[in-house]
Amino acid sequence: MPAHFAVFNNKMYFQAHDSVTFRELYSCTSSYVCSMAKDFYPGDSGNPAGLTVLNGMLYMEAKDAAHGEEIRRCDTSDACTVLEINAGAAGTSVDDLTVFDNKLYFSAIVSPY
Ligand SMILES: [Ca+2]
Ligand SMILES: [Ca+2]
Repeated sequence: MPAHFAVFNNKMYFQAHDSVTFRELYSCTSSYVCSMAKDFYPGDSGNPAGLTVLNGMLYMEAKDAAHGEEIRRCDTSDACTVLEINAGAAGTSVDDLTVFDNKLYFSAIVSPY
């Protein structure tokens, strides 16, 4: 079931699932042309969630094998970078992405904890 919607770059972004790429990031234009925006985790679910727009960039939490669950920042061409808090394959359990006073706030758990 599609979830975690956000409007960014005049498109609707959301998480959706298929049997090949699993849960990943998709986008639809206003004319209802939809496609995968990013396969964060090849062979597994990237689980992009908490989609939040700040200063022309789309932020979210997502997972891959090399970085674990971390903050991702994607530009309007769907090029994404990892803002890694917990180095290596361990993640940070990022949650609650919120914009306040032109900054991005979120909760994170850095293991071992
Ligand atoms: Ca995937
Ligand atoms: Ca990491």
